[in-house]
Amino acid sequence: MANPLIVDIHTHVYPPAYIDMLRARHKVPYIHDPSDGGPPRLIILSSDDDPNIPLDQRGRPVDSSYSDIKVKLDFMDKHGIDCSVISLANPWLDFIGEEQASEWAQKINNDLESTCAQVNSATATPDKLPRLFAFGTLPLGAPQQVAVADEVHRISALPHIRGVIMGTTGRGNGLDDPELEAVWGALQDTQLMLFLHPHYGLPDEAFGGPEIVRRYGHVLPLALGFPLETTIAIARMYLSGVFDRFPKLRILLAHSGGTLPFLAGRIESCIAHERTFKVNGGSVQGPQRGIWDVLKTNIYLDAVAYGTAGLKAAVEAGGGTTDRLLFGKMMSHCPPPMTFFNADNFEGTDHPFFPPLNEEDDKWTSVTTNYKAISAAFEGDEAVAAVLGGNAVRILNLK
Ligand code: 5CU
Ligand code: ZN
Repeated sequence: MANPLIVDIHTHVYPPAYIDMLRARHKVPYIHDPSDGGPPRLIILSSDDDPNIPLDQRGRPVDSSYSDIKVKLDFMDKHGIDCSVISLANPWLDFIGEEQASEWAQKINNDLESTCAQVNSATATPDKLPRLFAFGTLPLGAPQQVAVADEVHRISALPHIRGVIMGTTGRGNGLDDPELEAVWGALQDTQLMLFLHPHYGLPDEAFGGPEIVRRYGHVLPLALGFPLETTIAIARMYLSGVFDRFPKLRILLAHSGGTLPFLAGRIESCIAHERTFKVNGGSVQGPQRGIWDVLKTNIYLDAVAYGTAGLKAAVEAGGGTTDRLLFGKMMSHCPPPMTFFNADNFEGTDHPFFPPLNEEDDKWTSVTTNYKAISAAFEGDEAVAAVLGGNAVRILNLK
C-alpha cells in the first residue's frame, strides 16, 4: 500500500493572538515566562495553578508547536499526515467575558480560515487533499445565545470551516441548558460538526483531594477526569432531550467518546428504571430516542484512545460498523481490502499535547502508541478499509 492518505481530525493550535492574550493574564488560563529564562509555562488546568508548586514549574512548557503553523506542517510531514482539521485548544473562549466574546470568536475564526487558505494555496498539489481545514470556536459567553448562533451561521460560509469545537460547560451551565437551544438549532441547520472536547475534568475531591492529584501530576485529570467529563456532558445533553428536539445534530466526541461507549447500556437501563425526571417541580418524560439510536445517528468518535479495548468499544457503540469512527487517518485513495498498516504513517495525534518523551525522539510516542492500538484492534479486519477509506473526507466533506 503506497502513500496512503492520512487525515488528522484531533489536532490543536493556539493562534499567536491567543498566546499573547494568555501571556497578559495572571490567573488560569495564563502563560508564565520563568525568571530563569526557561521555556514559557502554559497553565490552563485548575490543577496546574497550584500555589504549592513554584510558579516557574507550574503547568507545562509551551513551545512554538502550539502556535506556529509551520511547526504543525513539519509535524504532519514527519508523521505522514496529508491533511489536518485544526481546532483551538482548551479552554477556548470559555473565560472571555460577555463584552469581548464575539470579537474574540471572530478574530480566532478568521485567523483559522486565513491560515488554512494561505497554507492550502501555497501547497496546492493536483489530486491531493488540501493540507488544512478547521473547526471554529464559539463566543459562548456572549450576552445572548442568538449571538452564538449568528457566529455559527457566519462561519458556516467560510470555505475551510467544517465544524466547531466546544467544551462541556456551554454557556456556563452545562450542555442541557435551555440557553443553548439556538446554538443547537444553528448547528443542525448548518450541519457543522460539533467537536465536543473536555477541559475541566472532575473536582480534585473525586480523586482523593488536591494532594493526591498533585502526587500523580496530570495523570488523574487527563486520563480519567477528561473522559468522564465528556461522558457526563453528553449524557446530560441526551437526558434533557436535545437529540429529540434536534435529531440531525452531528457531534464528534473527543477521546473515543470518553467512557460513553462502555456505559451506554448502563445509562439506558437507569433511565428505564427512573421513568420520569423532575423539572421545575413537575415531572417530565425522559429522552424519547434510545441512546443506541443517538450513538448510531448523531455521534461520531475519534480514535484517540491509545488502547484496543477502548477502540473496539467505540466501534460497537456505533452499531458495530466502523463508518462513524474518525481515526484521524484516512486512506481514501487505497483500494480495499487493506490489511497493512505502517507505524510511520498512522495518526490520531492530539498534537501538540503529549509531546515526545525524550528530546532526541524523532517520532512522537503518543502518536505511535495510538497507531499500535488501532493496528492491533483492526488488523486484518476488512472494516478497517471502510474506516480508513474516507470517513473524515466523507463526513467532513474535506474537498
Ligand atoms: O487529550 C487531549 O485532548 C488534551 C487536550 O486537548 N488539551 C490538554 O490540555 N490536554 C490534553
Ligand atoms: Zn485534544
